[in-house]
Amino acid sequence: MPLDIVEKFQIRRLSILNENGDVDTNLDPGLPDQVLIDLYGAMTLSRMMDNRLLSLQRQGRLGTLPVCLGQEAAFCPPILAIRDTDWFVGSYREIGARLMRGEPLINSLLLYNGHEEGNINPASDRTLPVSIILASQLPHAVGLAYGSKLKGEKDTVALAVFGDGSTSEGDFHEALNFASVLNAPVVFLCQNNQFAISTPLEMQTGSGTIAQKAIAYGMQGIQVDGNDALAVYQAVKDAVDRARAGEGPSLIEAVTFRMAMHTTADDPTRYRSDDLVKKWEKKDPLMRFRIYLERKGLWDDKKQEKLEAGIKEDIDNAVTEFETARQIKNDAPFDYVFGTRVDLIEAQRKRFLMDLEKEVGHE
Ligand SMILES: Cc1ncc(C[n+]2csc(CCOP(=O)(O)OP(=O)(O)O)c2C)c(N)n1
Repeated sequence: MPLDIVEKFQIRRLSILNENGDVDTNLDPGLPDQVLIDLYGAMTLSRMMDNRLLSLQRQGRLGTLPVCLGQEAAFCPPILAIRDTDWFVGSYREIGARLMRGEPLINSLLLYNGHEEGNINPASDRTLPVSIILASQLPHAVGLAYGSKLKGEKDTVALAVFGDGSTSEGDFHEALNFASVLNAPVVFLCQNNQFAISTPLEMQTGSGTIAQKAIAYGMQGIQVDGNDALAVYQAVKDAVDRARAGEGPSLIEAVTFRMAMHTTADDPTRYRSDDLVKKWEKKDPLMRFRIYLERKGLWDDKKQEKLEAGIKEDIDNAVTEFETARQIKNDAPFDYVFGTRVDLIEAQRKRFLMDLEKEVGHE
């Protein structure tokens, strides 16, 4: 009996704009100048907002929060590849993507101070709230994509984002299997930032890449340089186009690095070296994108100054609004458990409000 090879696989890696700002002109997606400038603006806003949130937290003006620094190219460009009518199903480490979906700046301030209002995006009812329970959003993304298809929305897709640690969750595997079997129009985008809190990638999986996990589920998988905004855009655009054309789901692994702490409750110096962080500093996604714009004659120091001043003013205004006394609905979380009111949840609401009253009474 011969030993036959029944299947053969390859995993490709896409990179278009390298860390020196050199671009592969054959692969450049050719986005219009204004789109490139706006994308740079969105990534800069993401970073500046992140920095401000971090300093507010350190001053005791905000609760615990995750930090997205250094991952801007992995989560901002994908938003250019989807439409407002598509679903965006995120995790918690993609603030710039949520802002690009129209989320007001004040939302993060509210959310990280425990107010449910921060989870409501008035500009997009197809942008799901932040999801903290790892990978739990992935079966939802499949359901939303498949449901839209069943409802006759021929070209709606769902873009689902998660981290490398989330690929060890059952929900990840169930979602990929479910999406493949149903041929659902979903794009799974893994931000492989090398760590799940203190767990490094090599302790997370025995696979050489995250992208190859697509193979087991019979879908397209690709690895991209996650600090290369052009490559991430192109990979997501290709996957979205395939999904819209009825060619089913895809898995994209964006290789990036979490430059700061996991959350403000974490001390990364306990489990990773400064040398490793320094190595990744050189791969900064904003730095290379700025060089790319400058070489195209689209950017200079004056434009940078103006961009940063405008963003600073917007963030200052959001912080002032946030710190101005406001009416908060304490029981808001109970409003959003189900689409309609359910007796069990209403009983819990009542109990919560009674306990709260007792606590306030004791102060
Ligand atoms: C189901 C579940 N288990 C554990 C946790 C606790 N937890 C929060 S974040 C995290 C690490 C997640 O790592 P990864 O998926 O790589 O995303 P990253 O935080 O690096 O963006 C863990 C274990 C959780 N939120 N949900």
